[in-house]
Parts: sequence; C-alpha cells; structure tokens
Amino acid sequence: MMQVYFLTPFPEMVTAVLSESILGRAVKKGVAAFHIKNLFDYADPPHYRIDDYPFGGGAGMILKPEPVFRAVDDIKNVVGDNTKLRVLFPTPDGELFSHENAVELSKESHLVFISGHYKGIDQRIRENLVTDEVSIGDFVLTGGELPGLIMLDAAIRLIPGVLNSYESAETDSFTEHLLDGPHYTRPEKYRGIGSPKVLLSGNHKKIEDWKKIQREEKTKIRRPDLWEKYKSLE
Ligand code: 6GU
Repeated sequence: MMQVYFLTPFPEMVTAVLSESILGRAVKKGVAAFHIKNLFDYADPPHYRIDDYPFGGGAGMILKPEPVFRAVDDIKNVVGDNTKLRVLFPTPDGELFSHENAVELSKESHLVFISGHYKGIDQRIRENLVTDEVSIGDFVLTGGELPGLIMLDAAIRLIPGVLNSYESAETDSFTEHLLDGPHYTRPEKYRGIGSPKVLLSGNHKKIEDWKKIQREEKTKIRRPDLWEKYKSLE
C-alpha cells in the first residue's frame, strides 16, 4: 500500500479532494493511505507562526524551516530509517511534471508532499529534505495543494487495481506519445448529427486503423512536440 503524506497549512483543502471519487476509492481498496499533516501543529507557541520575512528583504513571506523539518522527522520516526522517502515540493520553478513522472511516482511506496502558500520556502528545506521540485506548467498558483493533488491523482490512477476496466489507463493521452482520439456513444444520430460509420461497421481492423489515424492527426496539429517524439520511436 502506498503511504502518502501531505504537509500543508490548509489540510481541509487536501482532505476534500482525497476523500472523493477515484482517490477515495483507492483508500477503500487499500491501495493507498493518505496522512494529512497541518504545518501549524509543528510551529512554536505562543504565536504558531510558520512564515516570516525574507532575509535580505524583498516582497512576500517565506515558509520557516522548523515546522517542515519537524513534520518530516515525525514521518521518519513512523516509517523508520531504512525507508526511502520521495519528498516532492510543488513549485513553479520546478521541473515540468509529465506522464513519465506519474508512472515513476505510482511505483513508490512512500510519498511526501510539502506545500506552502508563500512567496517561497526556506532554501534549507529544498536542499536538505526535498528530493523533487516539480511544476505543473508555466503559470503561477496560490499554493502547492492543487498541483500536489494533481500529481497524486495522475500517479494513483496508474496503480494496478485503482481503475476498473471501463476507466482503463491503457489508451490515455501520452501513453504512446499520442493524444487520445474522439469517442462516440448512443444515440447514433443526435440532433441530426451522426456518428462515424466505421465505428458501427463491426470491422475491428478498420476501426483500429481509423482510431489510430484520428489520434495521429490530432497529435500532429495540436502537439507537434509529441508528434516528433512519436515518429522518432516508430
Ligand atoms: Cl507546482 N505550484 C505553484 N504554486 N504554482 C504552479 C505550480 C506549482 N506549477 C505551476 N504553477
């Protein structure tokens, strides 16, 4: 079972997502366990501050090292010294997250996500605790919870037994460096708009050829970068 630890000043944000839908089902199935830790619980009394002004000045507040180091100590005390922790810090200055990263994470036994809502986090956290600094794209979000949850969602759905056959990940976009193609269902004709005849032909070879062409054409136009990768592997 994958053990996932989430360190955050806003635990409710994370709980809400992890208890619903397929991620919630992964817990019920015993595939993953989520441990959400409130960073304020690791701050010092009497003020329980987890952020402070940056040394050297500048705009914004910085996440202090103590709450994060203590929370990670807590995790290490539970899992033991011989357990390898993958510690992820979602940040816009990280490496771009991709399907390959999701596949890699889905095979790990212990994941830790650290999220702050500040201008930054103390560099000593990054250099001494974090193993992966990861971004989900070239835009800036208010905190690391949403991107962390996105990475988790992408990884957990790939663990065998999480998805049922109807939700199968095998023909997802990116699995073969091709985007997913179009899908149709009943009714065959809706508001005068028909469905591709080939899909109703019963000719499996023809259907598979058509689906492949659809995926290739879409990828070529929409994602020339993926298309180059796909062609180089063919
Ligand atoms: Cl991982 N974090 C934040 N705060 N903003 C982002 C991001 C991550 N990836 C893109 N924008």
